[in-house]
Amino acid sequence: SSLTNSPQNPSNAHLDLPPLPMDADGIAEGFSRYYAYTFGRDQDCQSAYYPYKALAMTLRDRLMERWNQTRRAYDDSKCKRTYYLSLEFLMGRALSNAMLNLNLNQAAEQGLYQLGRVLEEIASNEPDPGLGNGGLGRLAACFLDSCATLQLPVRGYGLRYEYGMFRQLIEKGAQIEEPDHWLRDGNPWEQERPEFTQRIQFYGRTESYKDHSGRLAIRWVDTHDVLAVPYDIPVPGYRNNTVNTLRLWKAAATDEFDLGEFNAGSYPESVAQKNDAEHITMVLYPNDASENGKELRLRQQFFLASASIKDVLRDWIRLHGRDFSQFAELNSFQLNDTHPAVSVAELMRQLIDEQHLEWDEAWAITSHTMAYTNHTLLPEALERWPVRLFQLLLPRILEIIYEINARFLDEVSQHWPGDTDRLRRMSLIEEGDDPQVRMAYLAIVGSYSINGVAALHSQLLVEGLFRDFHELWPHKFNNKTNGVTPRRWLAQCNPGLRGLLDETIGSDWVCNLDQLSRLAPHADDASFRERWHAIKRENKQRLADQVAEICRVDLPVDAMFDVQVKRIHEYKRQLLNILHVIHLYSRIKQGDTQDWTPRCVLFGGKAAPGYVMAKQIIKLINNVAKVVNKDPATEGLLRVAFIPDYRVSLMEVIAPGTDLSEQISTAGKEASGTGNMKFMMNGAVTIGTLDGANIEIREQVGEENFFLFGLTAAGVESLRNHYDPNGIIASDPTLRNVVTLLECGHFNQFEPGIFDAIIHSIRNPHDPWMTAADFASYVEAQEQAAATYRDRERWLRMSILNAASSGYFSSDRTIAEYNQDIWHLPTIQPSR
Ligand code: GL9
Repeated sequence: SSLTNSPQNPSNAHLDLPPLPMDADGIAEGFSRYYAYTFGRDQDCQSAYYPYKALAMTLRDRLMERWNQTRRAYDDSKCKRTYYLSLEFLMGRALSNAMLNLNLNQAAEQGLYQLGRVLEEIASNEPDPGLGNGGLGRLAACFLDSCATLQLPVRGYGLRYEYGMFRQLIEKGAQIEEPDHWLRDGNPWEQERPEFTQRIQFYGRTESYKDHSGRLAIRWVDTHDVLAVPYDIPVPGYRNNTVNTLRLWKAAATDEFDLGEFNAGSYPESVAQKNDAEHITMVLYPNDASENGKELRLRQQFFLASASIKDVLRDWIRLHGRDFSQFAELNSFQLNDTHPAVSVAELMRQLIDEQHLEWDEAWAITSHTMAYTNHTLLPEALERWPVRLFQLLLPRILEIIYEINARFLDEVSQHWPGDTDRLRRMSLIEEGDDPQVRMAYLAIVGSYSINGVAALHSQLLVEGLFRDFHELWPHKFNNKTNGVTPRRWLAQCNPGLRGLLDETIGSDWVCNLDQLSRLAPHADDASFRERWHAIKRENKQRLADQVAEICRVDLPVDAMFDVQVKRIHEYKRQLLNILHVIHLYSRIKQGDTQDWTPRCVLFGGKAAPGYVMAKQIIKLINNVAKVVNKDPATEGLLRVAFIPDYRVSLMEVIAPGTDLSEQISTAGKEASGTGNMKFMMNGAVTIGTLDGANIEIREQVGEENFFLFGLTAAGVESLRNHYDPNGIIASDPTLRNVVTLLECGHFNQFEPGIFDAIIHSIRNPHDPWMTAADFASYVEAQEQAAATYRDRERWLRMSILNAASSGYFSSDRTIAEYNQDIWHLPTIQPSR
């Protein structure tokens, strides 16, 4: 019966295969076949992993038929395509997402039930692939989901890291890192495609030669080559038969041996050397918004750029032959930050050295094909690579960068004759004892579009960091405010709310999130508010159960759940939050608890392993939590927990169970934020600064439904030269009291001095994050939030209005804008 009522049964006519069944019996049969025949298990098998794998393979079959059709539809149309190049794709678990997007939830649940199994339990055994650090990597994943749902011919290109983001343990309150060997048990969602292996060059030297037509050309020789083997991951659109591709490259050694060593009798050493090549995709660099500067990282970047461009050119030649005159019209690359910026020079190299185009033609193609997204203003994140490293590792690429720079500086000096300071400022090469290649500038010069990720961020980019370039090419610059996918971040993670939404406004919101605005009138309906509250309470219970299990802290579910989860970084100001917690604790100890709003303050997030201050902040949070939670005076009033190993699958439980969303970065420092959007969609109210997308969140929901505090970005900058934290501390009894508690060692009784650096940072007149400056205003906003929460009807109204106003933050809207302004792709329906 489901065969006829399913809108999504593709045909396998080309293979003479009937479409796979989409009903409960079909799923049960697929599951049983894989379980028994492919994996050879029976009912005696105790491992929880094989049921997961059998279900994943069953769903994968159904993705495969649509995947092949999508690929064929794109090829047949010969339409324009976009390639999203990113060192990070933080995809999260695939199984529930595939079920939702294929509309197989009910069928799978029933089919497994027939076999005496529970879907939810099976799904919980999927590893959570962490091939990204945080917002930037997760944004790439949300974008792929939206591209597939909008049926846009977009392919993601990334690296298949053997080890993803480290697992975070908390021992004695401190972060411990453990390797994440997520591929250990195999990955049912990937398909190796060895037939598309590419050969990537490193090291060596360049030489000139006469090509077959007698023309002088350059070749890169004596290189140490590494193979790039693609693994494809299916990216299903929402119930539309489109399945796009994320292609991840794995590094492999070539089969060549160093015969010299072989003959010298060191055969094992010679084979072992091959490992070096395979190290390229061994591990994700766990740095959040800070450059790293290691040679291996540059190798990763070039490996991704070179393999992906070769793959695209191979595809081009297959479909269009060796005529590149239409290449720029029919292809674009979106660079996710500067990490893949070397692509600008590598596309030039492949066009000139390998496809034998002239410089001008190659440059016209490249500079009309590349588009660059900037994700941060923090100066420490601006990637620069030593020229000497390029010279050694990528000598031909360095020559091309020099040539791009010479021609570019020529253009600058024609625009501003005699302005040598400007030439120095804008050069792709930063001069000095150890000259550096400025990767952001390479990306800007080589791109036809440059965008920031929220309105304020894009404005600050053209006023500050990229000001000179904006003066030269104003038309290149634009804004694309981030978004998140409502499939994973509402429909999938919040089934309770999904049900209420479907019943109240129909189900169109899943692909047209603006429809959520139709909820607004229901905020005035008391019985609707009660249902809203019941759903939130259930979600809070689910979160509280997890926290009890993981942290051994019991949370009273009717307390306000006040949550800050994100990477630990000084600019995000987890410190400001914990200072407020200390203030609340101190109030309790002083008996100042009239009209108290019970609160559970939850933290989560990883610190980069080398970021000492961030690790101390984790330790401080855990120490404060310990003191607060064990003090009987706080019972029923205040709980604090640090949830270890924050990751995508945890956020899927946290966002639905949150009341108050902490978005408290120093204004002008958080480019956009995307967690802020996930919380809003799930009915949390934001306490936040005028930073990143917070500004647009407040505009959408209305200032009366947002707890605003703190300096503006302009205020922060104008205070910089006369910031006096010690004066502020001396004249604010509340802050003085909190700092005194810290200074007297109340939270480190047996660990003297461990928080000295933190205390010093609060008192430091050069504290770039100006924690003391915003403290009083933060406490006041927190008091307003607490008072509002006690007025349950008012809070519920705000919660509903937040979700109702979140439509703008769908990544479908963001991607539609990328497509309208930058990519200009058609939508393609897979043929049936
Ligand atoms: C980031 C910004 O810091 C965020 O504000 C932004 O929302 C995302 C996505 O545009 O990009 N830039 C960046 O380097 N990270 C971001 O989250 N860091 C990580 O991904 C860890």
